[in-house]
Amino acid sequence: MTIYQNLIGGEWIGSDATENINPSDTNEVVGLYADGSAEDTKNAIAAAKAAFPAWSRSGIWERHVILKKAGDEIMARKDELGALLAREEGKTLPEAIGETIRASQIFEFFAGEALRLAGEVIPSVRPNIGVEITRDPLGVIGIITPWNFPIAIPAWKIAPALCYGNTVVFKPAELVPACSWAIVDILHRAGLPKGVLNLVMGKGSVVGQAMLDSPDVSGITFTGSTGTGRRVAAASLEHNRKFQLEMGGKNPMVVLDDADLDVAVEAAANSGFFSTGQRCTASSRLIVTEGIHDKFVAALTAKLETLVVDNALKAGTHIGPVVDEKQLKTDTDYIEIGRQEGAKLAFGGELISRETPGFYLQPTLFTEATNEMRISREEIFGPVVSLIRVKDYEEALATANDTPFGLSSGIATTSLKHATHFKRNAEAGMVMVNLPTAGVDFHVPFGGRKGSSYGPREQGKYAAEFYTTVKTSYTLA
Ligand code: UN1
Repeated sequence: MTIYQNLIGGEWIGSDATENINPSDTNEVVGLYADGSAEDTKNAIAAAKAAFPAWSRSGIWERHVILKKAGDEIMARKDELGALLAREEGKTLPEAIGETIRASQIFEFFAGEALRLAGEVIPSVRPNIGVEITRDPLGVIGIITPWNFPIAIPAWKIAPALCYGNTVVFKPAELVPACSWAIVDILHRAGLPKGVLNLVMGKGSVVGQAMLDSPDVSGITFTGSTGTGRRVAAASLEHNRKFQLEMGGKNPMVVLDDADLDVAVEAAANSGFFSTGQRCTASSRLIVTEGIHDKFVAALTAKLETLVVDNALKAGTHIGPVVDEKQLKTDTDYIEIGRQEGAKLAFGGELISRETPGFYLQPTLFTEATNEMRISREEIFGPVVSLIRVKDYEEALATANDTPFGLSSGIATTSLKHATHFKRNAEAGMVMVNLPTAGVDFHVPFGGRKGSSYGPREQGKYAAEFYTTVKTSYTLA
């Protein structure tokens, strides 16, 4: 089998390799991918540092052309890359193709942003002096991505990093190297100069750590677990390095008595269980007012009954497998915890077997949960949802906000008054009205508050806040 290698200083570099396994069919090896060393990482950082002066002064047209070319190739290959994504991560083929299209759109967006870079010219408070405010790139950006969005998250970190003139060392999640390799190959062939984008696949404890330890990495953008995020923060402070963290969520979806039942059920089923619940924007707490509670539980469980859990590549599958054995164990441990805490298992909870051996778990709904239970406070990152009964809107809002996280917060209601009040008072970076908490646009800011995020927003024009540093220049005229 070919080994997909790391790209360091414009060369594909060999190393040990690890198997990329298909979670829908654990007999299938998707490919062999390099397992980079600390030395490889140091070389990649040195190559990125050497490439920075020329790239940061490269014309915006060159950046536009390369990003546009990459976006076009991803779109042209959406079915093939979508299938690769579904094979390595386990989300369904339509979801995987949708994510691939999103990656292409992100490259298109930042290809455009490269042409819209601008500053400000402001009069000084002193006579005969002009003030200019411009943005400089940071330098070498370290990019660390999670396994749940194998193409979209790399795209929304790599595209802005390059757009604003930075060079990159990119470490994808060990579980899903294939899509990352593919987009690095696409960008490399699109004409990026040597060393501008370096790919080091490998272990977090080796490659990630070498990035954290390097004084030559000027910024790190990370999406992943809260624990690793804290390590990125601590190590970055030591080097006075800029960092951006996107971590967990325990996103609430409030359902009020006046909600349109179909809209509420669709939003809850999508938020809680699609992509196997493996989204930091997933809604894992349904907070439902008394008047609609029983009707909503009946309608949601009837909906769950119709959802097919099977091989991600099979037509008709709604929910693919859990990503790997370790995550499956976390999910089943939490199901046990939910039972012991006294929540009522209203649906699912069981492992299932399918034609191909994989990590198949039923969508699992606990009702009669309280917001104090561990299943309602801790991020599970699987298809496991707690449903909490509340008296009225006021209690629903208070419960929604009573969490260490603050990424996305949803409400299903037909009341303009409650929707407006909720938008103003939800303690979250994103608020969704009559929509799932997950599934965001590619051209507007993404991010949260409290324990979910740290640093500037990602995506849209707000991405510039992280990937650039502001310079104020004064000139005596
Ligand atoms: C989405 O819900 O469309 O890791 C995107 C995650 C998020 C991305 C969610 N950073 O799940």
